[in-house]
Amino acid sequence: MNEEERTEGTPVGRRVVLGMLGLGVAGVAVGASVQDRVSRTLAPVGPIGDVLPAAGGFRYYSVTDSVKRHSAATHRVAVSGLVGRPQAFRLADLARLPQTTLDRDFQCVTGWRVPDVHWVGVALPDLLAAVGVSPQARAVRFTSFDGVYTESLTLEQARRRDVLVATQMDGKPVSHDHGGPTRLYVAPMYGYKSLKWLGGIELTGKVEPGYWENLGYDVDAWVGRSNGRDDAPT
Ligand SMILES: Nc1nc2c(c(=O)[nH]1)N[C@H]1C(S)=C(S)[C@@H](COP(=O)(O)O)O[C@H]1N2
Ligand SMILES: [Mo]
Repeated sequence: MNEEERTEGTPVGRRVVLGMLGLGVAGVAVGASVQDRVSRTLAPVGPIGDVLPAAGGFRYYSVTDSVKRHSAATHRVAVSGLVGRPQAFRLADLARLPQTTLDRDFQCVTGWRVPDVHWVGVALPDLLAAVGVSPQARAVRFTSFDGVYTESLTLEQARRRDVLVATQMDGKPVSHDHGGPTRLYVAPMYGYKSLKWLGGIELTGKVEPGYWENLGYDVDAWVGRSNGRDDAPT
C-alpha cells in the first residue's frame, strides 16, 4: 500500500550505514529508543543482507502529514454508541482495568515484519465489559485523533483477547510516532487494523469499512489467510 514512510529525523542513509556495521549500540548514538529498535533491526543492504535473516524493522506510517500530540495527562479514549454506559477513559482509568500483555510479531501487509514485540494494554473485551455492550451491537468502529484514519472489527473479532487498547510497547509508553498515548493492536491481523492515535471506540449495528478497506483492502485482514488486495505488493 502507498503509506508514506516517515523516517522521523534520522536519515535513512545513516540508519543503513549503522545497520551495515551491525552495531547493537547504534541506537545509543541515534538517541531515541524506538529509533534504537529500528536501527538494530534494519536489514543490512548488499551481500551481507543475503546471508542474514530478513529482520524487518518498524516503519512509521501515517496517512496524514502531522498529528497533534496528545499528552498522557489529558488524553481520553471515548467509548460510545450502542453501549450501556458511555465513558471517556483516561490513561489512569485504563490502568485500573485488568492489564493484558502479548508478545507477538507485527506484520504489515506490504511485507515488513517486526518479530516479538512486547505489548501491554487493556484487552478490548475487558473494556467492552466495562461499558456494557447493547444487544443490538454487531461491530466496533475505531477513530483516530489524526482526524482521518478509521478501522473496524466485527463484535466477535473485538471480543478476542488478543485485541488490545495498547498503552505500552516494548516496555515504554506507546510513543507518539507509534500512535500513542493509545493505539489499537490487533494481533492476528495485518498492521493496518492496528489503528494509531486511538481516540474513539463506537459500538455500531454493522461493520463500516475503515480507511484502507475503502481503498480495497480486506476488512478481515487475518495474517496468513487470504489477505490484502490481489494486486497488493508483497
Ligand atoms: N492512524 C493511523 N493508524 C495506522 C496507520 C496510519 O496511517 N494512520 N497505518 C497502519 C499501517 S498500514 C500499519 S502497518 C501500522 C504501522 O504502525 P507503526 O507506524 O507504529 O509502525 O499502523 C497502522 N495504523
Ligand atoms: Mo501496513
